[in-house]
Amino acid sequence: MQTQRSATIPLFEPAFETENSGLSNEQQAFFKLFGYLKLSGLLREDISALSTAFDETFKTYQDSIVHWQHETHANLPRQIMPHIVEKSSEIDALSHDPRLGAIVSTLLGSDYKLVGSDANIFACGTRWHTDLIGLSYNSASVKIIFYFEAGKIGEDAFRVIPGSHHHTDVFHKKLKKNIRTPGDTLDLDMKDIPCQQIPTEPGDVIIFDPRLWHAVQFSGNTRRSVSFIFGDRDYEIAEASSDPDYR
Ligand SMILES: O=C(O)CCC(=O)C(=O)O
Repeated sequence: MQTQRSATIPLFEPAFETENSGLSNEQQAFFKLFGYLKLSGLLREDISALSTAFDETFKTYQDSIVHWQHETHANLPRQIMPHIVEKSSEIDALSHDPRLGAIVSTLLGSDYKLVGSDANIFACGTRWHTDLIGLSYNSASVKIIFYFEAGKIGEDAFRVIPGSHHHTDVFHKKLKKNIRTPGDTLDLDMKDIPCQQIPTEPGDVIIFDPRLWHAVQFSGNTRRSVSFIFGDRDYEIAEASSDPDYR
């Protein structure tokens, strides 16, 4: 008898029983093909302490907060704490955590390096974009993001277009022309662009290829997040990626 397979896109929900669980070959294949994975509950035990560290850092380093208002967020307020690992020992420790290391090293090799980190308070949504500003689109890198607030489907779940990280594909280039301002090009709201919504609870982690098109709808809730970008051994911050065409 044939085993019945699920037709839905799987969200990777691993049981992390040891400190050294990397990704299986199938999970790596899924990441390479579609550009993302959800790691359910990976930081469940840590999230409360990390939330405290996050709030303390924003209080202590008020002068470092970048108050950013930009069309990417419909000109609603976003506060950015750049280089969060230099300001919070707890979050710095997390960037070296063996659980993250096991996952990142299966994708980038054991000699990967941290190439960026930030923390954010979003009182806004984020339109469709990639994260290629200041990053090299021809090298291997991964971004890890987690939120301290739940992200719900139909509200502020993290949205991705599976497979859109293949940046030399015609489809990636067509997305670039069409979904930044889909009201103008398709007469569609950002929430109506076909995508995978990834619901998250505090403690869940999303890992994605920075070339992947992604977005978050604003549903009135403030979201706090931390993100890390890791590059492979040869990763260099590249000039070419500052091309606004790649945003
Ligand atoms: O939560 C958000 O509004 C967007 C997060 C995001 O797009 C990112 O960190 O790259």
